[in-house]
Amino acid sequence: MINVIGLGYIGLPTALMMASHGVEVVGTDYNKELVATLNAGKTTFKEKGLDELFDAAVKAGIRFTTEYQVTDTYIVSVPTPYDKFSKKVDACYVVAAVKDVMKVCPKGATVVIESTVSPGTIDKYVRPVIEANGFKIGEDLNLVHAPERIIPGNMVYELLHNNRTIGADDRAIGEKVKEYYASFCQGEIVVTDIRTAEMTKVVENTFRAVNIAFANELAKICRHDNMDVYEIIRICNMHPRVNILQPGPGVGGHCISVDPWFLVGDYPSLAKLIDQSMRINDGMPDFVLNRIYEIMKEKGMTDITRVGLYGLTYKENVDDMRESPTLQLLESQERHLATGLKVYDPFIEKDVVANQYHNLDEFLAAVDFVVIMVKHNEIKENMDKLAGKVILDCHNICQLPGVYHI
Ligand code: SAJ
Repeated sequence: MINVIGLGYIGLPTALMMASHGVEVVGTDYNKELVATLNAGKTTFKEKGLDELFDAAVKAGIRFTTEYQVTDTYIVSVPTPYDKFSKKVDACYVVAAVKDVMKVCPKGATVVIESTVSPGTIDKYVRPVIEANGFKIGEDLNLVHAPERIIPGNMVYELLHNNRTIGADDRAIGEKVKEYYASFCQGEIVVTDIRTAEMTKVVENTFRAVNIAFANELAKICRHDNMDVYEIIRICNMHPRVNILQPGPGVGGHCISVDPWFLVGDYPSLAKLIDQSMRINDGMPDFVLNRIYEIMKEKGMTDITRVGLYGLTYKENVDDMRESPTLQLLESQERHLATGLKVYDPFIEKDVVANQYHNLDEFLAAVDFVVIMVKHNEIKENMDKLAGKVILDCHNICQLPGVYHI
């Protein structure tokens, strides 16, 4: 039996996937409300294919509880936030989960850490805690790091098809854990050591962050001299060895906007390019805010309450707002002691910010200037409704005449 600890964005789909592929799974989370929701037969976030997967896992017998189980294998997928000042990973949730596992696990159990951690975290924070509790690693408890790799918005497909990395102290233990993942994963599963697995995960997201930063910097250069960055990227990408990503209003989510900071935090005198890239990406919401003021000035607009931000999530067609560029932009606006921007997102039903609308038509009726922060399908399908508005399109999806870009 596998006890999955932490039933969030990664733990839940992983637990469901294993359960629906014949593995006996119990999901544990300390959040009673979350466990009650799952036990009431409801999923806790929206994701393509998740409800169907949930039904299959429930039929297969998955259970959800707040209690840690006595079993031989644990998968820990709890959050790993970063410290905003030191930029280093905060492993407190991982450490707490491992401590709780030690209270119940039998001798020889395997603890798989799925949470993303910076290279060296397991050596620095996890091993000492295990040893301090009188456990001998490799005898009383085996350690494995199997970082997740799935992208919100396409999680179910990517869980099934992505290649995976498993890092283990002991190859035989790594191979055993590989079998659990191979119950559902059709991709290649590489077994390596723990530090390599830690590093690969962070490097993958850093690669993407640096490449997005390059596109964002190009957008700024092109804006400065009035060149069309999209046309330039399109033409450059026709070269066989060039593949530039797209500029945008900022980088959100809990991965690309966070993980690269771990390297900056741990190697401040070496990770210069990464540091600059993260600053460029983090500066984009402010850049958009400046564009809003510039365009208002050009149009003779003075009333910020007639300006609306379309989209609150960190990217299109998901309901995840973690580190979202829109939230960053609103915070930045508050720092300038200004408020009043209207906001709407079809995926966010709860009121999370001031001046938030829950209906596209009502939102559009309340504003003269729309800033497309997120390219949800909804806005792509309703572009004609923006006719006559001032539009700042941060994703180059609008074909209406007179559209502004970042
Ligand atoms: N973005 C741009 N321009 C682009 C592409 C993305 O501005 O050309 C922005 C998006 O709008 C979003 C952010 O970047 O705000 C990140 O979005 P994403 O879709 O690129 O990635 P995530 O954060 O949803 O998921 C990533 C994935 N990592 C990689 O692609 C290397 C996923 O595979 C990881 O599992 C996930 O991080 C994670 O958990 O680490």
